[in-house]
Amino acid sequence: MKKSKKLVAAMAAATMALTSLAITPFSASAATKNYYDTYRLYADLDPASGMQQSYIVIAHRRIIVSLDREVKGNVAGNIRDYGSAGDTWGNAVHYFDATADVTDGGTLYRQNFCTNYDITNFNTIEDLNEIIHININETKNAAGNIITPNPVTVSAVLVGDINNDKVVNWLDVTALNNHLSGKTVLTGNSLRSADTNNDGYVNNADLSMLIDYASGNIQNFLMG
Ligand SMILES: [Ca+2]
Ligand SMILES: [Ca+2]
Repeated sequence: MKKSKKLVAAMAAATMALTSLAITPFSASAATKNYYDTYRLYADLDPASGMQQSYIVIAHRRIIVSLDREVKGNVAGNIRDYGSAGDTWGNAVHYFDATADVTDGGTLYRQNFCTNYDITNFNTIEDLNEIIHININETKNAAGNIITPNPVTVSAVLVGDINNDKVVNWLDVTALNNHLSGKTVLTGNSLRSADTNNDGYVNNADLSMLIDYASGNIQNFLMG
């Protein structure tokens, strides 16, 4: 986590520099917190889509958003990355292509980012619009035809917020403990947010990382 901490320190320094210059690129309601939230984006594909290629642009406020590397999901294919950076906004471009039309649904890829921007009420990816914009471009089949409606969707979870109360704390540790001991069964976004180390599985390694975060030993869930 050494690299992530450095990254976070650089982000904090950049934010301070911005403040001292009295530049206000954000809305009047914008505020930063004294801790970092980690969100995870999931690019999912509908079953039987017949998709062969997908092209997604993730525009993000560079100064307060730190993007982790993307992790390939369970849909067979390759990801290529491109990127560009402006003064305020950066673009991460993910181009996914398979060798033939894909008929199984699943996840194309997932990607963490952390921020100290105060998202007042996070429910869906639209609530992150102040800091990140997702542009799901034309999704095509192997013949080069655009598929409509677009079978690719991008959603987000707050990593570690297993009980979905918008904060990550010891209540989430308890919720994950209950799942791992078989007391309860997590599903959907709760299960996704429980995968704190972003390896695609939910187990004791995630519990250990969540405890580290709740204890203040780590500042985010980036893989670095
Ligand atoms: Ca929570
Ligand atoms: Ca995991």
